[in-house]
Amino acid sequence: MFTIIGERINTTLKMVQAAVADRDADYIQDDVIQQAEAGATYIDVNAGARIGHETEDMKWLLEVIQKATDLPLCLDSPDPDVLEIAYGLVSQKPLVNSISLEKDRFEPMFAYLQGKECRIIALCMDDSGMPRSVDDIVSRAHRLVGELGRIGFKHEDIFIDPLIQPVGVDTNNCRMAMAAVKAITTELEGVHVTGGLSNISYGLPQRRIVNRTFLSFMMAVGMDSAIMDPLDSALMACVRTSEMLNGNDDYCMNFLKGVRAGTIVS
Ligand code: THG
Repeated sequence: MFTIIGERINTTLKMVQAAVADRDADYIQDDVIQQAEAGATYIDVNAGARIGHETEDMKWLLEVIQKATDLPLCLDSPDPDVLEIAYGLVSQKPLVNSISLEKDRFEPMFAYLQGKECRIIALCMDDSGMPRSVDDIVSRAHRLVGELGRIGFKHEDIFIDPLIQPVGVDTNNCRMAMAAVKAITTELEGVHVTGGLSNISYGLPQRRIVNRTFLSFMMAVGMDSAIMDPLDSALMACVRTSEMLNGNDDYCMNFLKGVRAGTIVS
């Protein structure tokens, strides 16, 4: 099954930021319920945009969101302290977003993750910066999975994020991500691959068609999760259709169910 990480509770979005600043629980809960109904597997929670307020905003969001849904949460922060506090406040096994190979991030995360009940998103980032080649991505994925394995993480609990970079910045970026994901899913059996889908279209017009086409390319090479907007119904139809074409929908059941429910239309 494709893992959909609903991205909409993120304080970089103006409406969400205003709702968080005003402590408008109804707005947040209504959005989360819509994401759940649309088929989200996890709800991503990112409270990073109001500088100096991240911890209190994250705590408030976690309380409000868990009153509206039983879905597990994807705890999204670059700050290991915020992630540790958030971890203590969730009732379902969370997806922790994220760890990377950057020293400042790796060491505190690695220390607190020992023995924790969670899944983890592992970014192919190290202190030399964003990956510049297929080999950068694949070698970092191997290191991350190896290190996480040492503290008991099974492949099925690790989501590698290859770090999707805009095709408008370098037209090779899609091909690079595809080749890397193909190698990762072949060499590291059972490891999941996710990423911020809309990064690919950054700076281009008509972003949604770019995001959709990219998603189906990436699913063909083994990407089995994305951080995305589950309320984008054409994108959701693309997920279901790509799963079927990829051989992951027995008897085309889910596709046909979606068509009957009216959620997949061409
Ligand atoms: N990898 C991992 N985590 C991530 C990202 C990633 N978390 C944050 C981000 N990237 C994914 N989350 C979002 C949330 C909202 C939007 C995009 C990514 C979004 N963007 C619109 C856009 O890009 O045009 C609208 C922006 C706006 O309205 O201001 O909605 O890569 N592990």
